[in-house]
Amino acid sequence: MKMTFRWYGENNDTVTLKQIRQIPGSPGVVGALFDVPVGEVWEKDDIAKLKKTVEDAGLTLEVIESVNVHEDIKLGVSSRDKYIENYKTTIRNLAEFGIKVICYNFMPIFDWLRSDLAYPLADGSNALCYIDEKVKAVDPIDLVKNIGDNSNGFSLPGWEPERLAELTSLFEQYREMDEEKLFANLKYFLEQIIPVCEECDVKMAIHPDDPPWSIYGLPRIVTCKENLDRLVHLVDSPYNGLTLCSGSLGANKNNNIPEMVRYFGKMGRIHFAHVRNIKFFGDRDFHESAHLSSDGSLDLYEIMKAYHDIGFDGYIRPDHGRIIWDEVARPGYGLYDRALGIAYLQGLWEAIDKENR
Ligand code: CS2
Ligand code: MN
Repeated sequence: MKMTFRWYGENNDTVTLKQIRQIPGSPGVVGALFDVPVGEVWEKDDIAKLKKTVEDAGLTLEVIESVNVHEDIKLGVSSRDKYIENYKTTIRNLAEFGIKVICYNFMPIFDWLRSDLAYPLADGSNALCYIDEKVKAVDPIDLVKNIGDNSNGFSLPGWEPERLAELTSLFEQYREMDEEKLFANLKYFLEQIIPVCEECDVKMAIHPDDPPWSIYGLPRIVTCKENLDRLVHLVDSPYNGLTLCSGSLGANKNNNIPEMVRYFGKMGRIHFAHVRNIKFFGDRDFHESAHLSSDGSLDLYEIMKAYHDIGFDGYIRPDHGRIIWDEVARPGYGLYDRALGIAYLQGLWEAIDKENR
């Protein structure tokens, strides 16, 4: 496995590249151009600059998270073709700079969704949290506002203010959308871009929906083994793959993460692994926890063992972390708890590896 760490860029992150370099094993950087509006081409000059910044710090940049998909592509309206062409150009541009994997998602309107960004935990730390009743009780517009007001001044990924300002009209446009139509729009998109990926050796890795169920009447399709299986066969190419996020898929108790890792891993379709833990306190209520198995509801040993058993050699990263030790950071993306997560995942891996020699 190739360990990585997500970084939001120089003016966008409280974590520095110098700090990342000092995490045990010096993980690779997972980066993105956060200033480019969704749907626009990522220009070579900007990619070159990001790559140079990362490499000057002694690190590597081979994974992008995310190149977001324009809403018109998900909606399947005629203007999608223009945005798909832009997406293709972005793939080609990224390939020129050695990018191997692009993470993206196909969730209508929202990216990940939480009821609380700083839910207090018993140990005095705080974490992202999802309480079903609380989400249902608030109007989506208020939820977005609340998230914006509580993100320590950062624009959270997928919650860009300019996109969300049009929330009401977006909801209107999605009124007729159902799972089948969304699948068809994803297929249309993949049929266009996967040949480009094959030609320039860049693997697409779709991120699961978080949480993996419909919210506010919007369909969500990247949610379970059956749907993921359908998805990888929409265009049957190794370049059409997955970001297997344990915390996102794991929020549905019916999803067996180690089993999914084995199934899609053996198929060669997991290009990026997000590994994190969550702690349930209701059927659809959970808070994010430290990575340690005993702190959450997922067994991280079993998950890492599954990756080891399939001989996983793709990219992996700790996903969200709690906010600990009074750190001031982007919710979910502080340095300390994610660095602890890396040390733990590497410890599990080393032990599993040596036991199986
Ligand atoms: C998230 C997402 O779980 C996660 O990794 O923080 O925002 C994720 O980056 C996107 O859904 C990927 O497109
Ligand atoms: Mn994730």
